[in-house]
Amino acid sequence: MTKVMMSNSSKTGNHVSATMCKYVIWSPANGLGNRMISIASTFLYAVLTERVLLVRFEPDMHGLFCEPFQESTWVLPMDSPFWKNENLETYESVVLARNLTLDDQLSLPSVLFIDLQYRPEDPERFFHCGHNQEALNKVDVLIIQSDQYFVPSLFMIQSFSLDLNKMFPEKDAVFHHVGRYLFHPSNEAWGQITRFYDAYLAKANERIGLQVRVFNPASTPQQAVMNLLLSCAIENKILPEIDTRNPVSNAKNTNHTLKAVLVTSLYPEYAENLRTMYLRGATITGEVIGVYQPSHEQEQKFNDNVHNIKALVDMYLLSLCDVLVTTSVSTFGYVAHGFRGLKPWLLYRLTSDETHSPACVRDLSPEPCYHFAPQHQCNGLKPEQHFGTSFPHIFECKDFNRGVKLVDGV
Ligand SMILES: Nc1nc2c(ncn2[C@@H]2O[C@H](COP(=O)(O)OP(=O)(O)OP(=O)(O)O)[C@@H](O)[C@H]2O)c(=O)[nH]1
Ligand SMILES: [Mg+2]
Repeated sequence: MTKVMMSNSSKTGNHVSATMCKYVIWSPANGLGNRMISIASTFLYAVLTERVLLVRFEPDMHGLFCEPFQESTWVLPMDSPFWKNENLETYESVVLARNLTLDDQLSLPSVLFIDLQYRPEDPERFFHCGHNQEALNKVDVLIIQSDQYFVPSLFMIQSFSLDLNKMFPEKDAVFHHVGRYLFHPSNEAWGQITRFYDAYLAKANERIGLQVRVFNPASTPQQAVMNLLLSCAIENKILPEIDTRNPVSNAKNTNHTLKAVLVTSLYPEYAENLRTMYLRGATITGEVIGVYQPSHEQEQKFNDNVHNIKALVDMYLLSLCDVLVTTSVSTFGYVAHGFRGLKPWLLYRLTSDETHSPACVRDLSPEPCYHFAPQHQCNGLKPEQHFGTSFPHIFECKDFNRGVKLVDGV
């Protein structure tokens, strides 16, 4: 976006003077799921603070999305000086480390780097605090690096919450609206999505999406994951059991409902096992089950836009399903159910040869979880794990109790 915007602060007397644009530049961290939820958060922050959003898309993000804003590009220009973080002053040292007086705020730098990415030491950023937002408001260019869905923290800031409450009457549909507004698959990705959908999913009576994310494949046997997935699907009647007494299809059973199961995973074995299972035995309900998987990349690949297009295709296809089972704590899954606006079944996150009961739980809302949400009040009082839940519509995440998420109508 290159147009000059009017800022409220520039309204003087009876005339409104055009001022220089203020910008927020998004900088990537981690996988595509993390990137998409943090871009959505940064976009909302840009809207609330009247900034132009630009994104640092390196070649690994090329060819994924269409431009979201007509007749302009959101990609940071190649010749921009803001591609590198070196020599930039940081929010941490300029705003956080000092108790800024109003005079100090006048001498803030024109560019600041804000690190909102998760760090093992888990520092509190106090980004959810009005006084820090006031200081940031004086800075022309903010560069935000984040892998988090920090939207819930925007609802904690009083000066934003009025607008946010008006913008989102349904509090659990923020990513649904923002994500679908921003992320239009490119022609290449859209072609793959529609061809796959038309070939395997369109004619089914019901579409079931299963996202099998294995975080520690070396320590988690496939059989343990498969058992967990089946327990979740069968106990909750997402998929039917096999009729072990009647291996041949019961001719009297006239229910020939067709269920299409979309499996997304880095590995092919889960879909193959399911396909074999439903090929070898008839279902007790008479339902006919087809199992399909668009890709199986084996491992997360870095600096590879073709791999990222496949990930986008998988997430988007999941979002076209009627029922979703996604893996706990997976931001890839968050994008899928957030896009769809559907509460998923959250599969327990296995990391070893174990079992867990229940295998999955129904989520509270379709919103992504903000994993490393603020824990401190703005006056710096002692940390409280569930500080965020003292705000309306913000609840502890079912899949990650350090995190919070937006929930509607509870
Ligand atoms: N195509 C495809 N890629 C996947 C799948 N699961 C993981 N990946 C790849 O691995 C990356 C994982 O990063 P995220 O998208 O953030 O997903 P996540 O489940 O939160 O994983 P981590 O961030 O690594 O904890 C994805 O972006 C893909 O590149 C899958 O089912 N299909
Ligand atoms: Mg992730």
